[in-house]
Amino acid sequence: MHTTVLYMKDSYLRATSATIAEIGTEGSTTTVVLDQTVMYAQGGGQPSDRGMIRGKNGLLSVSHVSYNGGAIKHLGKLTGELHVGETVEVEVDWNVRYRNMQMHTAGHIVDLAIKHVAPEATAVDGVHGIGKKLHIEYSTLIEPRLLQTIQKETTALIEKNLPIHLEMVTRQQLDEKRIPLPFDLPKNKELRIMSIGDSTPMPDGGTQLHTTGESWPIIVTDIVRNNGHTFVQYTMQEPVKNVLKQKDERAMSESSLNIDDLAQSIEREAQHDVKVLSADQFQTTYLAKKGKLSHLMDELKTVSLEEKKSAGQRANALKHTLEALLLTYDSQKKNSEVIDMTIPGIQPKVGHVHPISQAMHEITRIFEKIGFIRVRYPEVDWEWYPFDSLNMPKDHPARDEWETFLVQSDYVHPILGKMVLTPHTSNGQVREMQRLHSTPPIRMINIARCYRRQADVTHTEMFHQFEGLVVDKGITIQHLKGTIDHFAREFYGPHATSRIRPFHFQFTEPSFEVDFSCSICDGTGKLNGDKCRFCKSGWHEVGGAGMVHPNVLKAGGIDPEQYTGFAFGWGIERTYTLREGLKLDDIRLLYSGDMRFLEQF
Ligand code: FA5
Repeated sequence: MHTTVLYMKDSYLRATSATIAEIGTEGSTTTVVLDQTVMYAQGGGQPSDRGMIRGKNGLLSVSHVSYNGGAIKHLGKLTGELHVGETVEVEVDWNVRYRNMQMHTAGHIVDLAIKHVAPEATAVDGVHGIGKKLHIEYSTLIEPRLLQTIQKETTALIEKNLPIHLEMVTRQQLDEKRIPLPFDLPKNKELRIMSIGDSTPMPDGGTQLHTTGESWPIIVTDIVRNNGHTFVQYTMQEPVKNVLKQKDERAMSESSLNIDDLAQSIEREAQHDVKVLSADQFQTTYLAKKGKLSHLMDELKTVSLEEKKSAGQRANALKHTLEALLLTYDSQKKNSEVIDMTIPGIQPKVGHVHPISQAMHEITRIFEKIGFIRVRYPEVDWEWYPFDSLNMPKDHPARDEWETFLVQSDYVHPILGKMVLTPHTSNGQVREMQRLHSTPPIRMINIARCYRRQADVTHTEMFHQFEGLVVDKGITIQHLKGTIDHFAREFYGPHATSRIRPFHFQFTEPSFEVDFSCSICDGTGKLNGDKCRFCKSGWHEVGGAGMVHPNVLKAGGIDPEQYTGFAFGWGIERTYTLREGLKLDDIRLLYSGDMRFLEQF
C-alpha cells in the first residue's frame, strides 16, 4: 500500500477527502492508512502533524503520523466506528502544522545563510521541532566566530522575503540538473526539490513556507563543534507586533474543526470511563492540565469569532458534565464514610498582587499609552549584552561599578563571553534592536529583574528596573525630557517635579541622572528640623538616562548617521517607594516576606 502525500505539492492544503485502505490497532491506539493524506508523517527532523479523520459514524483524533515505507499510518483515539473502503474527511491541525513548517523552513534559511558565509559547509542532518533544540548538523567545521555574520545573513534572507520553490523531479532529472545529494535517497521514486530564491535546489520532503518572510525572526544561538561535526543551533522569536495579528487571524481562520463533535465524543468516552477508571485516573484523563477538557479548550482558540460563543458554551457544558461525573465518586465514598460536621472550617487566605508587581503593571500601562511596547529580556544573559554591546570594553573600569554576579561555568562563548546575572535592564537595548532587525522606529519598555552585590537601606541584591529605549530619525533630548515629565505626572501626580543632572554612562552621550522630588520631606531635604534621613537632599535619584551612544546603535546594526535615540533605566523599588503616601525608609522590607508589611498594600 502506498499513500499519496498531498503536502508534497501543496504544504498549505489543510483538508481532503480520502478512502480508508487499512484499519488496525496498536494497544489502545487505532491506526488508519488512507489512499491519500494532507498530514505530514514524522521525518527529516520535522514532527508529525496532528488532526482529525472524520467518517460517517466515527472520528479518529490523530495524535501521530508515521511513514512505514510509504503506507502512511495515522495513529490516534477512535470514537465510534470507521471502516475500510469508507470515504472520510481528513483535516490537519493547522496551528501545529504552520508552526512546524516555520521551524522547518527556518532550518533551510539558516542553512542558506551558512552557505553564503562558509560555502564549503555540508549539511547532513537537522532537527526542526523534534526535541527542544533546533539545529542543523554539518559534516564540516564552521568557525564559531562566524555566528554574528550568519545571524546577519539569516535576517537579511527573511527581510528579502524570497520565494520558496518546490518541484517534483525524477532521479534522472536530479542527476541532469547536477543537484548534489548529501545523503542516499530512493532511486525508483519521484523526489521533491526545494530552493530559496535563486539558490541551488536541494532534495527535501518536508512542508515549506511560501516565502522566507513568513518566518519569525530567527536567532542563531550557538555554533557547537563535536567530533569533526558542527551543530548550528537556532531559535525563533515571535515578533510582538505579530502576536495580536496572529491571534486575530487564528480566530478568523475557518477551521472546520467541530467543537460539538469533539465534546460529544469526550462525553461519550467519559460516560464509559467513569465505570472503569479510579477517581484519580478519571481526574487525570479528563480534568487535569493535559486532560481532554484542556485539549478541547485549546481547540477553542481556533474557532472563528462567530462560532466562539456557542463553542464556549458547549465546552462549559462538557466541563460541568465531567465535574458531575467526578462527584459521583465522592458520593459513592460518602455513603461509606462518617463525616464530622462539627469540625470548624478552614478560612482560606486571600492574597493580592505584590506591590512591585502592581508598580510594574502601572508603569507598563503608562508607557503603553504613549506607544511603547513592553518586552522582556533574559535576566541570565551573556555579558556581551549588558557590557560589550553597550560600549564597555572587557577591561573598562566602569564594569566594576555594577558588581555583577557571574554564573559559574567552564563554557565561555567565543563572542558573547561569560554568563552573568544581568546587573541592569540595559542588556535589552541591543537585543531589542536585533529583534526588530535593526529597523527603527523603536519604542521599547523592558521591565526585568536585575542583580548586584549590594544590600543596604536603599539597595537589594535582587531588584527591578524598567528601561526605555526610543530610536528613530530626529530624536532629541527634548523627547527624553518630555517622556520623563509625562511619567512623573502620570505616576506621582500632576504636581510631581523632575530634574536631570549631567552624569556619565558609557552607553549614552550626553548622559544624565534623573531625580524626582522626595515625598517624605516634600522636596525640602529637612524633617523636623533635621536632615531627611530618607533623601538627605530633597531629591531622589531614580536612575540614569541619556542619548544612545553611536557605538551602541552600531552594535545593534543601526546607522548612527541616520538615527538617534534616547534611553533611560530606573529602579522600580526606588521609583515606587517615592510615591506619595508610601513613606518606606528601608526597601529591603519589600522582599522580607513579612505579611504584616505586605498586607498594607
Ligand atoms: C543603570 O543601571 C543604567 N543602566 C541606567 C541607564 C539606562 C542609563 C539607560 C542610561 C541609559 P544605575 O546603576 O544608576 O544605572 O542604576 C539605575 C537605578 O537602578 C538606580 O538609580 C536605582 O534606582 C536602581 N538600582 C541600582 N542598583 C540597585 C539596587 N542594588 N537595589 C535597588 N535599586 C537599585
